Amino acid sequence: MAYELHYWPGIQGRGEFIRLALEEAGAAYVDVGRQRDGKHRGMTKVMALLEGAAMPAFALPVLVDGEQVVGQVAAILDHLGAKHGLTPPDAAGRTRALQLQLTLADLTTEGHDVHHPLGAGLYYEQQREAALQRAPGFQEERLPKFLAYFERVLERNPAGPRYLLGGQLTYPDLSLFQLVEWLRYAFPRAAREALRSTPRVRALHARVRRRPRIAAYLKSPRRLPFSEEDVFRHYPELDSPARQTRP
Ligand SMILES: N[C@@H](CCC(=O)N[C@@H](CS)C(=O)NCC(=O)O)C(=O)O
Repeated sequence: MAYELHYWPGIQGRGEFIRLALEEAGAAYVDVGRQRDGKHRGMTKVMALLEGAAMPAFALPVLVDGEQVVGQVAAILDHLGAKHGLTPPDAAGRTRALQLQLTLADLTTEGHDVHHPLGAGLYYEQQREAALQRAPGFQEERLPKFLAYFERVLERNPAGPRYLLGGQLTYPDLSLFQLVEWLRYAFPRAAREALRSTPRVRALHARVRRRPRIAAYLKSPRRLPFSEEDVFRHYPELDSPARQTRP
C-alpha cells in the first residue's frame, strides 16, 4: 500500500525531507495535500487527519503508513529509515541518525526564523526590521557553526567522509543535501562563504544530487521550485554583508 504524505501544497517545506527519503527508497506515496480532485480536495483530507487522528500530530508533515500515523520529521524519517535501509541497522547508529536529524531540524527552524523573527502569524513585511537585525547573527555565527559541525562529523566518520554515518547513505545525508539547497537559495552570499571551508559538506551535497533516484526526482514536476512562501526564503536584503545591515 502506498504511503500517504500529508503536507501543505505549493511548497517544498519540511515535507521535502520526507519526499527525498521516499524518492530515494523508491517507495510508492501519495502527496495528499497536492491532490486536486474536485470535491475531495487534498487539503481537506490533510486537515481531517490533523484533527481526527487517534493520536494527533501537532503540525505537518504527517506520514500515514497503514494504521500508523507519524508526525515530526525526525520521527517519520526514523520510521522510514528502518523500513528502507536508510538508517544504520544497529540501535546506537539509529540514535546517531536521529541526533543528526534533530540538529538539522534546529538549523531549519533558525533559518526560518531569520525572515520571521517575531512570529509566524505576521507577514515578513511586518517584521522586516527585526529580520534585518537577526540576519547577520545567523549568517556570521549560526550558519558557519552548523556547517562546520557537519563537516566535523564527516571528517570523523571512521568509514570515511563520503557519508555522515558509516559507509553508506542514510536519511540525514538526504536532509543535509536539502539544507544546502535551501541555504544556497536563501542566502547565496553567506552560504558560499560558509561552504568554502566545508569541502566535505559540499562533496556530500554533490554526491546526493547525483544519485539516480534523487537526480530523477529533482527533474520531475514533483520537485517544486524554491519560493518566498517556503521555510527558507530569498530576500536579498537579508543576505547582505553585516556591516550594511547593522545600524
Ligand atoms: N518540529 C516539527 C515542526 C513542524 C512544523 O513547524 N511544521 C509547519 C510547516 S513546515 C507547520 O505546519 N506549522 C504549523 C504550526 O506550527 O502551528 C517537525 O520537524 O516536523
